[in-house]
Amino acid sequence: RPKEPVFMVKGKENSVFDVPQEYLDDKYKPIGAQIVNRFGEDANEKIPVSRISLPPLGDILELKRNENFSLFLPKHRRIAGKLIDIFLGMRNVDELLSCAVYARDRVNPYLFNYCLSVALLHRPDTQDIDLPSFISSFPDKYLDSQVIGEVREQATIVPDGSRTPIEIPKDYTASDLEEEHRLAYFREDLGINLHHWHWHLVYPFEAARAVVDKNRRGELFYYMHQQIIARYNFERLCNDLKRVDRLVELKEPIKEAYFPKLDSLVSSRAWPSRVTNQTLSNIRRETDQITQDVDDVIRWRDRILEAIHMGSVRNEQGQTIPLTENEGIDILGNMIESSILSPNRALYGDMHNMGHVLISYIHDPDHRHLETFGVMGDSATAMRDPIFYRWHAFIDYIFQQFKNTLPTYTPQQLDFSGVTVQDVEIQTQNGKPNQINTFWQQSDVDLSRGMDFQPRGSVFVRFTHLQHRNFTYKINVNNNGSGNKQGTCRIFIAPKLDERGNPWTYRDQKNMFVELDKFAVNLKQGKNTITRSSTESSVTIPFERTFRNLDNQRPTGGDNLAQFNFCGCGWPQHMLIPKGKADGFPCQLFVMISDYEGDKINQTTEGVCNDAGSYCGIKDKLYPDRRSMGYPFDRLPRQGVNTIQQFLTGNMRVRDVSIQFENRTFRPREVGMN
Ligand code: CUO
Repeated sequence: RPKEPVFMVKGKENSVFDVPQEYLDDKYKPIGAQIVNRFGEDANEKIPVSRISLPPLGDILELKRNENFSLFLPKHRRIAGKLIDIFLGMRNVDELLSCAVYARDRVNPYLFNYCLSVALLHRPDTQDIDLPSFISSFPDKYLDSQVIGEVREQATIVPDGSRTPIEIPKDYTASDLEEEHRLAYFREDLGINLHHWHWHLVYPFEAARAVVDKNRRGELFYYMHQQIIARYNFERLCNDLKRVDRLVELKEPIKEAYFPKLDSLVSSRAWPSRVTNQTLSNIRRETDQITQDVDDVIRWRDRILEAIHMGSVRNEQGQTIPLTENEGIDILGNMIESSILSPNRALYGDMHNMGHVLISYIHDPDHRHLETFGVMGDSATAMRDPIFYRWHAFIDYIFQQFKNTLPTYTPQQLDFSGVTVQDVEIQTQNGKPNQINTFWQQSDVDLSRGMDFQPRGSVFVRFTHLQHRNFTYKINVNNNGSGNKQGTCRIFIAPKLDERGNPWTYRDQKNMFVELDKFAVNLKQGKNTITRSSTESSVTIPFERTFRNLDNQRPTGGDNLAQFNFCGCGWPQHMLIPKGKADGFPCQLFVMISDYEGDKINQTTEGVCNDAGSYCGIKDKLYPDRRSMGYPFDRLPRQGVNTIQQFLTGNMRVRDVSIQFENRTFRPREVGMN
């Protein structure tokens, strides 16, 4: 069957590929005709597959079809690079289709999906092909194994049309005895995990140079993950937990445990768990071709910190490359992650990736139990585990060490002469001013694409996620200069108080600011009122785009489709606003209008999906903001600034707002979304 993810052709769900006999795997060749007949029975169309000279798959086949696949493992990255090159090397779509059909039943399915997805994203001639949502191809990476069992049962027994959504319990991976479980709604959110998987799909760290070398990708690695930590810390404070402790002692027991309760449909095995107080060990796993000492990671860390404090790195040719104010962070991002753009992988290693690997093999470092990696080994599942945030807080600490060496912004650099932000207000229909309302909502996703069952048809699961009421920012700006001015409006939010209930010092609060939106504004002379809806955020994508299960939301072709795949990257709109508290969680909303002269990038983004540019960039374009990512909170404050109020220049404004959480669950579509 032309099961996804080869090519999903709308309206051709009942088509089969006309597979040439010689394409069949050896074990199926003797019964080839029977197979074709069996799957062709209910087909209304045969899709022709042209015969090409078949590429040798070589060591790509060393990863067995029932094994798990991880981009963090060097061996897996290498073979993924080869398969991507094969797909990219096909001369036209016909050949690509043929090659994909040939590889589909030989290659590991996760590897196949990843490589074909990367190829479809990057080939000029496949820009109008729809990439199915990863959750519908591989629901087992996102959903409790018991739910998958129920889905299968319903699909077998209940006829299509009579099926009702299967409800996923909100709390299933732990109980309230475990305080980290308070954050499960964030860590296990389907949209957040899909965003993370998609981000790493768009920004691979190993593949052909043309695929990896995107504008400011190292800096974006730093910024997108910094924002994840800021958002996570914000949520922790909403749940009476202190900010996450960075994983600093790599040889001490790790107190956080995690039991994912996911089963792999591919290997028919459970994803490994981690009990409390396990300790990292050196890894020696021959089958995975990986040997890694904990001490190596410590050495890389020390060399990286030394480079930061020396202000330069040494490349493979022994030359010194300065870590400049503008480009230093991009070099460091590639070096710390690391990507193939790292100036020197021998010296600075592969720190962040190997952290994922060491943690993901903590339960079986020498493969004596024949166990595969835990959820930290896969970008589709890593954010479920509390340890992800401890590791990334450590990574972020290193980036901040670099940012702390940069000159501070002067008031002249920050200000926008003649432009004053008078006031900002949050408005919600029939709601209190400056209050944002959050609650639980249920939504349905169709899983049938990833389920290999007969008869086919939709099977929906119903999950519960955080949601907020849509709101509007109303910003009053005075332009006292002569003539019109262009600016960029930057909106952030942070908790007003720290975990002890004290006001923040600026140094700490600046790392807590979560970006909500960023957009260009035209200011006429005199008074201006800017209104902007929360749904327009440059950080998020709408629910339908995260899941893409609603057929009526699908673009129908041409230009829209061209941008669709890239646009799967974006923070889910339903997680734009942290949870808040039942009696209101005090926050500070920050608005800045910066001078467009310092922000502007000369390019057109028309017709290009650019609505989640803040965390994801824009496809085939420069990052849409010339300032350092995270501006103006990316550096230490100038002398004498100890609070956010002291930091403000005339073009900035802070206002107290509150996030009010109502512990109520709205059924699907009951909520009027303004
Ligand atoms: Cu996104 Cu560690 O980089 O997961």
